[in-house]
Amino acid sequence: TSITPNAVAAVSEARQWDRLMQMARLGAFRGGDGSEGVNRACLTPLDREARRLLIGWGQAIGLTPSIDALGNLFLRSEGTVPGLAPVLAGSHMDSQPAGGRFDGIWGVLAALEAVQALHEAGVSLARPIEVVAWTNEEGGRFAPGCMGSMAYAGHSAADSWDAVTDSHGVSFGEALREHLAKEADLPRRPLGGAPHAYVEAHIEQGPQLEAAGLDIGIVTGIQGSRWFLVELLGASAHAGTAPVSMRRDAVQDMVRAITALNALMADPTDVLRFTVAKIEVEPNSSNSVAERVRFTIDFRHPDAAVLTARGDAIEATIRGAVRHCDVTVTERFHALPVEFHPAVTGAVERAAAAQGLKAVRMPSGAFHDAQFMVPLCPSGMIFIPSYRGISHNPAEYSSPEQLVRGARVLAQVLAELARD
Ligand code: HGY
Ligand code: MN
Ligand code: MN
Ligand code: MN
Repeated sequence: TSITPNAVAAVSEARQWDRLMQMARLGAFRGGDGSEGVNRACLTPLDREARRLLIGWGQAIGLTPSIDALGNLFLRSEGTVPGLAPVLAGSHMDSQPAGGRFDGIWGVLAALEAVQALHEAGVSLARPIEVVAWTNEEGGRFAPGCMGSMAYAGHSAADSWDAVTDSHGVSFGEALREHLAKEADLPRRPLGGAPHAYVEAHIEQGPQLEAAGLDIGIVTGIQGSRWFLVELLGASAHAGTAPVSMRRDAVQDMVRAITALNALMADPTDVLRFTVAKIEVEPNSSNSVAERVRFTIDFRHPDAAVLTARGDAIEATIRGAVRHCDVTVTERFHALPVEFHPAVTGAVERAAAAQGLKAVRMPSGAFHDAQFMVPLCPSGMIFIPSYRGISHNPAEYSSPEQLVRGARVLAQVLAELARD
């Protein structure tokens, strides 16, 4: 059955926008410029409140909730043919500490909206569809990101991150155990699965679609990402008495290391992404020389060869630049570039064309849970425009019209992938 036009029309702009705004109140805060952002870290009471809101909306249309050992949340709509592998559609509900109202959460709500519209239009599909919300995609509270999808896909062991702590010293393992205890009323399912396909709707988080006046991004793939944690251990000293020549100053060595890394990561074509953005200094006092510094590295590139060559040179570059401190470099995340499957990119292209939307094929600069679904099943993504390409920032914005166009394309893609 090709999706009937009334199924596309049943995708409601108002209902989706209203749900997004209800979610935006969970962790709402105002950015410096007055914009309305969200700070909803994974496995917090706010995250649980948002999940309960989603579960309520899902159960109201007959979806059955379940969670796995990483807290990944699934809302299942049954198909007409028993025993067929499901089509998964979703994204993440956790946000950056200074995040926007659309990153991640829209993809989850678009999947719910699409399933609800298919139900309302009476479109019966052979395969089940499962709306999924992955645990800890952002990696803000606990690094790295994509823990839920990496564990589900078998990319990493489920207990890989138990010892990782947040800024309050709470470990991921503790936070997860507490979360699962509070969600004990929900049916538990084994970790992992063999879906028929996976589709993730997500805001572009870049300027391309808006600049070109386009409605839909047919995402072709995702670039590679590597995250490192660097720890420099020197010695604290009195800022007034300790001669500079005798210091083991961790901040000065960090500056040397970053300067050397900037040279390693130089790229006149501006394709390479190199970011140092989380820095912890101890004792963090203006008149005590820094004893210890921890800083993060986020390095990305679409070419696996460059990702390997430059990424593998990071540790030696740091060790060569540092003068006085002991150096520890730990790799925390390593996602290779992926290409999405033509069964999904084709379905996105067909749906956008059928709905008269202007679409373009484009890669994703941001990583997504979809990256880890690629080895499991045909996977792909749908982008919609982001206001001036802003994201990971409270000023992140997409309009109700842009959001509903994305959800309508998703509904048609799901109908095509789940029909047999
Ligand atoms: O960092 C990323 O690419 C994702 O948006 N969390
Ligand atoms: Mn996201
Ligand atoms: Mn994000
Ligand atoms: Mn994502």
